[in-house]
Amino acid sequence: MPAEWFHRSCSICEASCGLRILADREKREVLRIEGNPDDPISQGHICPKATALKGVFEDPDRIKRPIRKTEAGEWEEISWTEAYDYAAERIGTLQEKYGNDTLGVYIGNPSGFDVGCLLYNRFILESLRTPRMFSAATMDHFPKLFTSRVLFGKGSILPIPDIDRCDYFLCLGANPIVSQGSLMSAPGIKKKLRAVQDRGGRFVVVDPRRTESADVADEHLFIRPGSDAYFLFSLVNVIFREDLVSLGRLEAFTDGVEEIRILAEEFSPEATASATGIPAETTQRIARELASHPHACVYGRIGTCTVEFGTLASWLIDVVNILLGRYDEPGGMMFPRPATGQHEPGNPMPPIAIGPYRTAARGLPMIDGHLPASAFAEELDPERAGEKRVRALVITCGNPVLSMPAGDQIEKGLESLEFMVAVDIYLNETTRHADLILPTSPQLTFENFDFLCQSTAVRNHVRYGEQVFEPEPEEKRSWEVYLELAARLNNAEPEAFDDISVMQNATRFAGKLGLDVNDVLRELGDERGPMRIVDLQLRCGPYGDHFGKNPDGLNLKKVKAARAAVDLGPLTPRFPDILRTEGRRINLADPLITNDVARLSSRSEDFASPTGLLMIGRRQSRGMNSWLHNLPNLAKGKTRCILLVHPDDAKARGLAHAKRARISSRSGELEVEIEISDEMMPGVVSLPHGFGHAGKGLRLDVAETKQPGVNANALTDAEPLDLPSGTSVANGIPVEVSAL
Ligand SMILES: Nc1nc2c(c(=O)[nH]1)N[C@H]1C(S)=C(S)[C@@H](COP(=O)(O)OP(=O)(O)OC[C@H]3O[C@@H](n4cnc5c(=O)[nH]c(N)nc54)[C@H](O)[C@@H]3O)O[C@H]1N2
Ligand SMILES: Nc1nc2c(c(=O)[nH]1)N[C@H]1C(S)=C(S)[C@@H](COP(=O)(O)OP(=O)(O)OC[C@H]3O[C@@H](n4cnc5c(=O)[nH]c(N)nc54)[C@H](O)[C@@H]3O)O[C@H]1N2
Ligand code: SF4
Ligand SMILES: [Mo]
Repeated sequence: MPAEWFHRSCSICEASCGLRILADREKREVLRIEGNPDDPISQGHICPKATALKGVFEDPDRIKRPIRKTEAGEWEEISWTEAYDYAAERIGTLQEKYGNDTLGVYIGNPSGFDVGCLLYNRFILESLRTPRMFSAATMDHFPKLFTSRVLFGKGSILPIPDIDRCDYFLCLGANPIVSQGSLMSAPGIKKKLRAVQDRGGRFVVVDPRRTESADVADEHLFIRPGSDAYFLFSLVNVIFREDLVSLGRLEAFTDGVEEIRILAEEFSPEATASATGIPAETTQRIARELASHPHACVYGRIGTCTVEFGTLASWLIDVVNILLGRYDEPGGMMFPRPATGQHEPGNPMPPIAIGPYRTAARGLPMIDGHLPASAFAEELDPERAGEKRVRALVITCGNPVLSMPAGDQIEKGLESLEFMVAVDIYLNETTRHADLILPTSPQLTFENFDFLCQSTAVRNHVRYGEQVFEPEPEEKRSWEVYLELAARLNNAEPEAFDDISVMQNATRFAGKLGLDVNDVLRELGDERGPMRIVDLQLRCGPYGDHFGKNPDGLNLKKVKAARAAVDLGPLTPRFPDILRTEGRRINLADPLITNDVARLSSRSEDFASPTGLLMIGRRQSRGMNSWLHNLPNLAKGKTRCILLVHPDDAKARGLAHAKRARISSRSGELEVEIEISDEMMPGVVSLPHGFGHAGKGLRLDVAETKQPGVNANALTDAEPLDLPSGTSVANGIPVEVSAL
């Protein structure tokens, strides 16, 4: 059979670019990966990381069959049956001995990019019967989820910049030129940012580093790490002081504006300048510029989330947008409409749950089902968590040793576990400590549907991903692994779970349309896996064919036939209909958030006079967190895990360019290569995370030799938290650097 073209998106980052892939199925060979020029959403955009789909598929280090650690510490291949039995037996025995919550669970980032994972990991989560759930969320976007939950009733109702129509884009703590956009799925973001400028708009970046995004911006402001909440409060202060408040349509259902005015009084630009390092006149000018551009929007990501005041900063971004009437309006922050029906009007959600479960070591509450990533290390530690420590762990798609604070301590904790199973494709810094690894088949071997992207896209769309190759005979797709494992844990048949899931979905979605559930189930057929559920949700969703009631509407068959994204148009206003709060009202000044303002006030002096240097992170175009460094194509070139230091700071410490130095924090110490660079704000240094591919037991040949680097998370501190949401602090870590 000749080579054929297949169409699916690149599921590496949130941009989710539409690709076309030339492959020879017989030879199991990928011949070419290109951006799909016919894709209406990504229009041919692609970045170097897309080659990872081929790279991971071919990687000789990738694990393909279940492996179990022997008594001697060697790995042996075992059958799937043995593997599931082993996992279920060990988990069951340990839970019986120590209680259900002896088991910890960690879910990592790639799970969001595989629809099988997304729709089926609930089965193992439910079957594991433990509240002790950790994930990458509290090291990432949790303050945004938390704020949306408080303001709009539902965490996944996320404000997304309407980048195609805005005329002023104030971007804090994000580097979209490199990250390709986050909570803003906008493939080809560079072009979109240029387009803002071409139509006479402005692009302003606020970042302690003059980033790749700052380089294309009209203006860049250095800001002291962690201090965005002060800057944003000052914008609010000016907006009130200069009478620029104009809520527009939202005024009818928004409360708390007067409370915000009072809270902002103490944060005048003059009062916050020393904490932020941004002159008062600049802050004042930015507030005026925002108000004078009819389609301005304010956006923030990692640098405004994983900081000590992440919730306040994320909330203040919403507050500024709302006060200026830029919310839910074209050109401002808007709300996508997923075709699978996740954001349709519904009843009010119950109030946010703080606790009742608390961590063993520090008593930190679970917040809406999430435990702080920062508590992960200590929950494994016999000295800190005592008898109640985590003794068994299930990890899926995650590498917490390199991703979570106090990585070195996590590694020690993993060594002391009585059992650990990882659902992963590599033997890496985390999984080397497992007793059992259950691999899932790689991207090109399963059908996909860009599920999450529907809630973060700057333009409504759906995209189906064709399977390119069959998995190898011994390989299993993620959803199969989850179903089988869940079934073993419950002494049940995997098919039963699948059927229950389809039935629950049919009752929920078809029931709303008044359709007969049995008719719907019959039409869906009996093919196992996530696509039946996707089809069901699509057909019952806002653009769906409603099983014949709306014949021109969408179903999976039509989405598949498109062989590219199906464009569902620009974002449209959705408030107040989709609000899930009582009375569909927004309380801008909810105490769950505003109670933290006193802490902000009290810390102002500390920000104004930091001791030593402050460390921030840095993402790079040829990496994805910790897991693409093993691909020759992406690992080549010069060493990338380098510490950037401002010339004045280097001089004061006698640090030399390209020489090694010692960097230390309260948590740990590392040796790194120095790059002296005026792209840093004085007093701030930058080290990328996701490196540290060293030590015994890895099977990452390329990463270990080409880009080993060091683990930035050995330096991050697990103690400080963004208190309202429990999010970790990954930026603004006090460090010292000295010459070796
Ligand atoms: N200091 C610092 N730390 C950070 C950040 C930071 O900015 N600074 N960023 C944080 C953020 S935003 C995130 S999202 C987290 C990420 O944290 P994690 O999700 O824990 O880390 P990743 O490096 O994305 O690890 C992905 C894991 O999934 C595995 N994997 C990849 N593809 C597949 C697959 O198809 N199937 C299976 N089963 N496994 C797969 C990889 O082998 C790897 O073990 O890191 C956080 N950590
Ligand atoms: N190439 C590549 N792309 C990726 C990833 C990757 O690892 N590599 N990771 C993906 C993931 S998991 C995520 S979550 C997204 C993240 O997407 P982004 O948030 O856009 O990416 P970052 O590069 O982490 O950008 C954070 C910026 O915040 C700045 N910063 C640090 N501290 C502060 C502060 O206190 N205030 C302000 N204003 N700025 C600060 C940093 O200098 C940095 O430029 O990227 C995704 N895309
Ligand atoms: S921008 Fe993201 S989705 Fe697009 S090709 Fe690159 S890694 Fe893949
Ligand atoms: Mo992330």
